[in-house]
Amino acid sequence: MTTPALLPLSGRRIPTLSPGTSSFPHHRATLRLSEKFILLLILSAFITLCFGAFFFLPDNSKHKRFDLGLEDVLIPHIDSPKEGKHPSGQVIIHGQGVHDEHRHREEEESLRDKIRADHERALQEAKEKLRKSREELQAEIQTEKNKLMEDLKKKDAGPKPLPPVPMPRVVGVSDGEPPEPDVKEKRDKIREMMKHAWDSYRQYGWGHNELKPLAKKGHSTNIFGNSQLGATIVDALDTLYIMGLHEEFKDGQEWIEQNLDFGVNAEVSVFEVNIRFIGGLLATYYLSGQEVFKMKAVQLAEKLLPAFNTPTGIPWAMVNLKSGVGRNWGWASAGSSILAEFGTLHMEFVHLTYLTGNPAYYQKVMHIRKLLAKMDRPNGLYPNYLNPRTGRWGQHHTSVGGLGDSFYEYLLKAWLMSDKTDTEARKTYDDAIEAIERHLIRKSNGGLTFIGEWKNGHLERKMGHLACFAGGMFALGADGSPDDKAGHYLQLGAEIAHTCHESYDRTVLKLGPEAFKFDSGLEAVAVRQNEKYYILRPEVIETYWYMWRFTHDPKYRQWGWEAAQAIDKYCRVSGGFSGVKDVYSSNPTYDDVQQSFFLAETLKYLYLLFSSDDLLPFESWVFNTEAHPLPVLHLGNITLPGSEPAQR
Ligand code: DMJ
Repeated sequence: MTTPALLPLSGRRIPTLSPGTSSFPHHRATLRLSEKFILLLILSAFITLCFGAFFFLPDNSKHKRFDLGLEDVLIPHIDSPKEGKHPSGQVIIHGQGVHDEHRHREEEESLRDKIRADHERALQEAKEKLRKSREELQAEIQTEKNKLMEDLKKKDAGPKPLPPVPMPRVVGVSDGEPPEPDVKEKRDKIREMMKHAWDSYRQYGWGHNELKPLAKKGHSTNIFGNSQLGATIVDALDTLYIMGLHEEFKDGQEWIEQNLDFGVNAEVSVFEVNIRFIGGLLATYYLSGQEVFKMKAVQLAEKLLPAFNTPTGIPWAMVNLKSGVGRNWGWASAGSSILAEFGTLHMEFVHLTYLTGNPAYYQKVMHIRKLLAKMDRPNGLYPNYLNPRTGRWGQHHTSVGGLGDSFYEYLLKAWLMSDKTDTEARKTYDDAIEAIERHLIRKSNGGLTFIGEWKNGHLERKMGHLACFAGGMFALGADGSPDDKAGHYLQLGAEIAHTCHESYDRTVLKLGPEAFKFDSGLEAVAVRQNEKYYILRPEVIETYWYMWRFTHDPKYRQWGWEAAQAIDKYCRVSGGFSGVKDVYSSNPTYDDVQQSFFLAETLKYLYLLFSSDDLLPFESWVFNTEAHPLPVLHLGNITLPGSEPAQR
């Protein structure tokens, strides 16, 4: 038997027709005025009928009504020691003599009075409703609608105030002026290049994701979906901060405060948005201490979380920021997610958990790590493709360049960022690099060390510009490598830096091609036309900078300066900087794109190369794969929400 249901309508409590309409309150705001009228009319008719019937029936029939079991619908139970309950739910009143009979009548009478009073009140309320004008009722409905909208807005208003957490050590966030005047001059030149890139974007592409420096208008690519999220502003801010370009920084901050909204219907790359936006915002927050950057990073991170709703927890490559629907790139092998994409989230996500106290971010990336650890690896190598539905590898293609690169980088950096406590990450990195050395790294006939690509058991003797970052990675990972192989890895880093420098030096423009071969007598040169472009990429300069920090060999500054001059000479146009389509042509054509990573990475690494080492020292900072510096978290003293104690 169900108890009488009393459901709210317009803030009042009146009996419903059916106790089975428990979902009614959720729909009430959507009831139209006419429906509400009809409901009220039926309701009042029903109450009048019950009320009349109750009084017009003879007295003994009223007693019978109790025995019919209808009391559960009409009268609330009053349990007393004198009453028992039949399994059917009926109240059974035991004969207890005249005294009991009398008392029972009194109770019955008082119940009847109560019912009468309740019904009269309900009737009165219903009549009042009907007396109200259409306008009054409309106003009432509107008030309810507004309240509902308010509640929804509050729900959607983004994260609540974040818990205070100890600020990690943020040292060396500015200055870094080199003592040598000629180095300072070079550094000033890089700063001027940054200003030209920024001012051009400010003038012609403001608010767009990127800039077309020849057409002098905004530009975007599919990694940002159909959005205008000011990618260049977010990506460039920390570089502006480090270079002391305060006015420009303030301008960017204002744009972010007033315009950066992630509730847009755009399908974006989870990886790109993570490394450029979340990484950029977090780094800028730590450098400047301005809360707005942290809040924006957290708002955006929440929008990325639905991408992890796959059968395996391996995220989709893309997610719609509004709907949360995810999918993978059409070109990826067998509907797979990409190793370098789902494997390049750790640094930012650990910081998100640290700053918000929300374990979800940390758990998502640790889940990926655990899943990978359980999988068989062909020849100890990680294929670039993994299907998020089946949890099986796609094509057996392994590379340290595109599709694989930053997965390895983030293993090493997870360890460094945890103040070297995340030894699981370090071990995974060491094992992966060991397999890469065995199968992918070779010396050319001319003595150049290169990193090839492994495709279904076959080594392709081709190295991408993207793989040139690995020189810096090997040097960064040298300290702490197993079997005291620090010297070996520093040497390997130097060899990769040398090879990549050769790939620049063997071109007409002194800028490196997208990919170069070590085959059929060819050494470090591009063969196919579609591999001859340079799109302002940072990886070679990145490696020069790491090698400079670890060795202080002046050749790295020399090589960096050569690259900076070539960029300024061949890529600079009046509307900013553009990529070039053929580095082997003395008369190159432009691709007309100023990539956001040019400001985030290329110019930042150049600036750091000509700064002293106390600007963003490695003891306190780890750079994400988009060159956004994140502070080392001393996790030995902190337990991240959601982390197991066995993390160390
Ligand atoms: C950057 O967005 C990042 O460095 C990423 O890891 C791969 N490469 C591009 C720039 O070349």
